[in-house]
Amino acid sequence: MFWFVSLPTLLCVVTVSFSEPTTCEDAQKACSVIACGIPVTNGTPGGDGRDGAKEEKGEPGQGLHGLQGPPGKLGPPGSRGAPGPQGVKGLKGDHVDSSVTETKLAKLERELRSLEAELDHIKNEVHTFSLGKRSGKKLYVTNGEKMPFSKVKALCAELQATGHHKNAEENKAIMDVANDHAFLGITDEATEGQFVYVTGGRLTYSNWKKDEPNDFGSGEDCVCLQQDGIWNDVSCSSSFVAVCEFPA
Ligand code: MAN
Ligand code: CA
Ligand code: CA
Repeated sequence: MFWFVSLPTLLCVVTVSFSEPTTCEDAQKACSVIACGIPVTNGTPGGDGRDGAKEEKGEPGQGLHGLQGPPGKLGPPGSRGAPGPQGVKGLKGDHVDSSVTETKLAKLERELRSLEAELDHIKNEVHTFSLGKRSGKKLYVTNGEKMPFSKVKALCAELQATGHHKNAEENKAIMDVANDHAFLGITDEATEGQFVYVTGGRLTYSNWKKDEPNDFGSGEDCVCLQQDGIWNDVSCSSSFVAVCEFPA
């Protein structure tokens, strides 16, 4: 504050010194701002003035832009796009040897024909067999055909028959279904005089006729069930009705 008062005074003194004024009036002509009078010592500085009236907000400044900030957070996924174009056609597959395929097919056809023939044969046999007599938990069946013992064994085995009768009740059931002389599944072919079941095991039941078995003539190793229900040993090559036994 002191500095601003003293500067015009100094300037005026210098100006006056060039134009050599003689009075204070002359000095006023040459200097519009001049302190006239007797020089005095400066007073103590005044207090701070009051704040001025608040002005309107100014226009944005013209300073430099700041640095670019970091990237923002990842946004939500976008909606599903349209289907893509059709892909290119694939390569041709491995060549299959048609002769091998035909050979396998021919083999399968032969096997099928063989199975069909076997099924027809079994169907025919089952059809011609009359449903036999039930005795307890067993079922006896026959086709009414007379044949040697070897054929009776083969037939009952093919039909997966299980064995033969082992008591008087079952003996009666076989009589009824055979309605004729029939072979029983019993033989002493292995050891003369020792009769066993063809399915194995010693006899647990028998119904021999008087004086039988006698291994008559050249030998008798098979057993015939007569219509009266009694047994006689006979030649295995003779022919009698075949009866097979099944579980019921
Ligand atoms: C016939 C056959 C024999 C039997 C005798 C009995 O020869 O049936 O099996 O033993 O008669 O006399
Ligand atoms: Ca014998
Ligand atoms: Ca005999």
